[in-house]
Amino acid sequence: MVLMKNMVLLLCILFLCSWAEADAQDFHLQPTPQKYVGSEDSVSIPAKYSLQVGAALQGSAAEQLVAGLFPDAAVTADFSVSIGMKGDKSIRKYAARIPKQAEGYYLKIDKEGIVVAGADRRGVFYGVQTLVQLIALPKLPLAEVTDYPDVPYRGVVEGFYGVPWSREARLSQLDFYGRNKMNIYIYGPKDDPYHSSPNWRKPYPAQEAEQLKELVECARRNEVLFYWAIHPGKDIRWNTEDRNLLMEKFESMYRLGIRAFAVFFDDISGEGTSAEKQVELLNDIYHNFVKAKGDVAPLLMCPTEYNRLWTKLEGGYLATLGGKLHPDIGILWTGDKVVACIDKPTMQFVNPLLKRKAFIWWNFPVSDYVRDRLLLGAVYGNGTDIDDDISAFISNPMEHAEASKIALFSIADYAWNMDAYKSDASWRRAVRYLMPGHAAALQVFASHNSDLGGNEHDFRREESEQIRPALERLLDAYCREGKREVAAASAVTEECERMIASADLLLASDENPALIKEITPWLMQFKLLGEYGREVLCMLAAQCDGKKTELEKAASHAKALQVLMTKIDATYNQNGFQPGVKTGSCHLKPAFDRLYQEVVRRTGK
Ligand code: LOG
Repeated sequence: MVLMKNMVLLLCILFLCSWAEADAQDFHLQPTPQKYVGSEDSVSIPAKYSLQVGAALQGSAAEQLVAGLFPDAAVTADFSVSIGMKGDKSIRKYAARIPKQAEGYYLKIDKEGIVVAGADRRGVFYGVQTLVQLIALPKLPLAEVTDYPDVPYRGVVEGFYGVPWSREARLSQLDFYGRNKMNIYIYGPKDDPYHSSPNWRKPYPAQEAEQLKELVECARRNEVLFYWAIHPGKDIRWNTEDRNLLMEKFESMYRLGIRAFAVFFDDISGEGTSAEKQVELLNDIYHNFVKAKGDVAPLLMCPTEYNRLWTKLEGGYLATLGGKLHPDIGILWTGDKVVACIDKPTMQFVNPLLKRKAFIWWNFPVSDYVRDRLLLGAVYGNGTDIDDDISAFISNPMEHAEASKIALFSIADYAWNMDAYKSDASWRRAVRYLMPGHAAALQVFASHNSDLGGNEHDFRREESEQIRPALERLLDAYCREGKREVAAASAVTEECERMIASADLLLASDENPALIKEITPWLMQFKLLGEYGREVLCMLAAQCDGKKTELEKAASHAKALQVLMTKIDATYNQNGFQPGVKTGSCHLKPAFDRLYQEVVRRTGK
């Protein structure tokens, strides 16, 4: 496997650099393939081409995608497009090149035609998704791709507290997962009353049921396994009545087209927490529902002790699950804490207890415990040597669906190909993917909106890394000696100008309306922070130069901006649901406040 990972992608990028019309650095397949061999030569797909799609793909998502990509096939032509999975006649010649791994594919583009040969249906779909990316380039390169995922399940659990995602947001997510080769979505928003207490026992009302059906269909089109999770533990009674009600609920979800189920026992207390009872229920569901139906995906469960910090080994909870839960049932795990990065020791602790590879539920970029923040930073900190230790890597995102795609893009990249994962580069590509026309502005904004501040889970992220040294020099020179460090001051002023312009460009843009709508309060706050920083620097300069009138003008403006920022924070706090609006709060805001106070102190006002 490691051998396969010798990326030739770099070579390809290098030769692309020589193309005048192509934005060379921009070309990078997502998620990063295991092996890409590209040549400098290219081919353009002629108007007349033949198309063979393997019989086994009939009705599949891959077939639909191919039909959209190649709508004008002719019977005979000099250029042939052959799409198929192992065993299909259409790709027989290439059978030996298909990777052995599930969801793998082999893709070849030469002067005579295009071949996509998958190990299975999903593999073909992913091969075609790669082709979609290559066809979107200014020139279609002659290339060979041999590719497969490192981690069997990659995706998302909508498992946060707060406003559940909208119908439109979920549809857009599922398309995004398809494009990024994520294969699982678990529906489990804590504040959907039909998922959790009190209504987990009741079927969905007609309209919500319809929407779930629509989502299942959208998931199918994207080769995403749609799991529906139930969260019954807050008030479940371990009797036949509740057991039957849960089975009936699953039946009703099955009738909506759902073929994958999970039971969550997180964040509960009391009777529901019994390991023995949970195991009994899950094994019952496994035998009498999952197996009985025959077409249902492996059952998943989230334990009550779902992280190391909350594990009481002496109580034997996890040992009971590990020993008694049917081995085909997957067990979710968030790591050493509720919110923690996952590494080798994390897995070495938990896997022997669970007697299976834990199904990782990564609590990032979820922000339900820091709702005044946006978590738009890079994805880093997880081990790149854990692919053999985990059965899945799925992310619990923010209630802001579109903004979550920055992190999800990189999580897809990481879980597909860990060895090749480059956090910073992946982050920048994610930003560009979301707003190609305003990538620079969104990058500025994202770089100052990533830390969580002090929080109950003690989970922090880097923020404002690029400007940090200048900020520190500025603070140091002024606070200690009352001196204005010129180079640092102008670097920070420039950054403030960039913040202001970026906020304006993004607020005025209609490139990604869903994203801008989610982040608007933060953009407004961000612009004020930029203006505040700029004004504080004017205060500092005026103070150093002894320009009294200018100092007063700048100080009163800075003060007004402080008031406006506090107001925005309070405005978005009104209904007890909205969280307040913090931006640049790790380094920028504290530094500006400190400088402001220092100027005031030094002027004796
Ligand atoms: C919840 C989850 C929540 C997350 C972050 C799990 C398994 N459960 O502390 O719903 O979004 O933490 O606040 C959790 O993580 N409980």
